[in-house]
Order: sequence, then structure tokens, then C-alpha cells
Amino acid sequence: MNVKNNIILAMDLMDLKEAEIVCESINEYIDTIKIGYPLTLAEGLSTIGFFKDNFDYKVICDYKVADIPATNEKIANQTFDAGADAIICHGFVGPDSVDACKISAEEHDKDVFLLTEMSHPGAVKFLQKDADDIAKMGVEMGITNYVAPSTRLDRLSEIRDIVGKESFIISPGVGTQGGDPKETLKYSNALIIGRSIYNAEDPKGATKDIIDSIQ
Ligand code: O7M
Repeated sequence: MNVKNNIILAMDLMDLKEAEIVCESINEYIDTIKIGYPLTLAEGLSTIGFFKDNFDYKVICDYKVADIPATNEKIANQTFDAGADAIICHGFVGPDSVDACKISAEEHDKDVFLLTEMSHPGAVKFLQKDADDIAKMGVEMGITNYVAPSTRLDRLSEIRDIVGKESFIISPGVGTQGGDPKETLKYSNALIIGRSIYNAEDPKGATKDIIDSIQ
């Protein structure tokens, strides 16, 4: 996936009009958006089409799919049928569940991202100890897109080593959660950034500052 300026906007505002205003103000810098449950549950699955039709964005659906294979398949099919370019699934549920999302992505000629370790402090308690194995499983399954944290660069670096330099890693946790944009891009292909942009008084200026800081 090509991501303009290596920044994916995490649009977790829950009002589509407010989201639209932010997108309009930063449109020259952004061509990829990640939406998740906050906006989808507030405004519906049609938000995917909204961003495609009005902004021509690549839309990554962060539904952190984590169910049995049969249910994962239904979730992924619905998401791709609604126009998503990619879906994010959890890896801890195991290869059969991940494979259901991967097969759905392939059938729709779209992408699947495998979530390895998460960026928040609580991820250390359970997920971290299995994150390397989740990444290894992804490699064995032929997955080429991953999510790994910007908040722990040592872990991001380890996950990069496992998935290899050809894989595409996107990293949340930049800004509000403490991750540094430039350092993160030493290991990651693109930054996932939400509040530092959409909550900024001047989203356009905030985005420009981030872009300047990574050049
Ligand atoms: O920049 P923020 O902190 O406002 O937003 C970060 C976004 O990334 C937000 O949408 C989170 O749900 C998401 N995210 C994390 O913050 N940490 C993770 O480990 C994983 C994700 C994510 O995108 O998962 C796919």
C-alpha cells in the first residue's frame, strides 16, 4: 500500500461532519484513512464509502477482527463489500481465524493487516509475550502487512526483524501516546496518527509539522 507522506489518519471522531471538516483541512497531505469502531458504530458502515467517494481515500478498517473463522469471514466480507481497501485483524486468535480474513481479502483483491503487539501499556500484560509468535505466524501464512507499536521501539524493531524488510508495517501510538514520528519510521513504513491531528486546534498545521519532522 502506498501511503502519502507516510501518515495514515486515524479518524476516531464520532461525528461524520466533524470528521469531514478535519479531512478537508488536511486533504492535501493525506490519502489514507483508518476508521474503527468509534466512527463506524456512530455513523454506520457507509462511512467507508463516504471517504472513498468524497476524498478518494484508501480506507483501512480497523475492526480488530478476533472471532472464530466463520464469524471473521462474515465480518471481513461485509467490510470489503462496503468498499474497504484493507481490514485489520488480531493474531492472537490463531491461524484459522486470521486465514478467514486473509481469504476474504484475497477474494476481494484487497489487503489484510495483522495486528501483532499493541501500543498501550496494558499490552505488556498478555499480548507482548506472544507478539513475536504472532508475527512469525503471519510470515508463515504469507501475510505482508502488519501493525506494530511506535511506543516501544525495541519491540517494533524486533517485529520488523521477524517480518522482514519487504513487509509493510504501520504503527500507531505516535504523538498523544508518546511515540516519536521520525524514530518510528526507522522501522515502520507508515504512522497511524489520530488525536494529535484531529484534536489539534489547527489540524492542517499539526499535520504539516509532523511531515516536516520526518523529513
Ligand atoms: O493517535 P491516537 O492515539 O489518537 O490514535 C491511535 C489509533 O491507533 C487509534 O485508532 C487506536 O485505536 C489505534 N491503535 C492503537 O492506538 N494502538 C494499537 O496497538 C493498535 C491500534 C490500531 O490501529 O490497531 C489496528
